[in-house]
Amino acid sequence: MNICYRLCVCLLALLATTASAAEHFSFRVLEKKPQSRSHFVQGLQIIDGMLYVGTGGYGQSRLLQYRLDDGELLAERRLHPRLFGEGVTVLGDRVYQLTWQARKLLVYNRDDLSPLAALSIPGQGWGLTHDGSELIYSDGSHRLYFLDPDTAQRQRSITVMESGMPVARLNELEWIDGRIWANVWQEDRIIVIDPASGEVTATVDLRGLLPLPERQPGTDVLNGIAYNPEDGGIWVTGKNWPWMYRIELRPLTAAAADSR
Ligand SMILES: [Ca+2]
Repeated sequence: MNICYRLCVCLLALLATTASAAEHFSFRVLEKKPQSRSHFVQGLQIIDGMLYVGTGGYGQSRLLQYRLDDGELLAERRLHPRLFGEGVTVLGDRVYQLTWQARKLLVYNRDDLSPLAALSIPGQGWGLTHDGSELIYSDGSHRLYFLDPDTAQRQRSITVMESGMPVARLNELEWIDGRIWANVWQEDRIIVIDPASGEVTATVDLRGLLPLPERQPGTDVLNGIAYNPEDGGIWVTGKNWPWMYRIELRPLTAAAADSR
């Protein structure tokens, strides 16, 4: 047995170990709430009975605050027509909203969404969440960045890896029980990331969540994850989708995950 062969065997064993490390889930819908088909959803978060939604599009971007139980709109801010809204998160008494290419992180008062500041970020903004002390955002690459919420200065970053390969196009984010959940742009699945290592620890296959008859020409991709800390509910939606769904995860065996 030559050394190259031994090396290959070791690498394959390592890849197999890595590949089997992630858990795979499907889903079941528990509940759904109506959502405006005009919402090109880029940011979603639930806190204290409120639903915060950030939408995108030049001239159409908004930050919206709804009461979760009855869907009443309580506050709304329109972005400047030259700003394309992206991810949203609520930390302390502030709401943060990314912009796509303007290199700005918008900061609002949580109560009435009155603007407070526009902080500078170094590149594109896609998804946004926080771990309780730092903001965490994606920029369309395979990296996630941790920011000081007062200055938007980058503190560190992680590379998101799945089975030894980087996962690019990370989009909307949500911090749930010490893990970062992420949409992957143009994929009907969510990945769950270890915030220390960047490793994908689980995947959620959401194909079929929005039934075909509900899809219209303007219906866009899956995007938007919100965790309700009050009841543990996990809500997901998409861009210009008519519904926001509360889902329950259902374990998939590795073989079933590969065959889907
Ligand atoms: Ca979110």
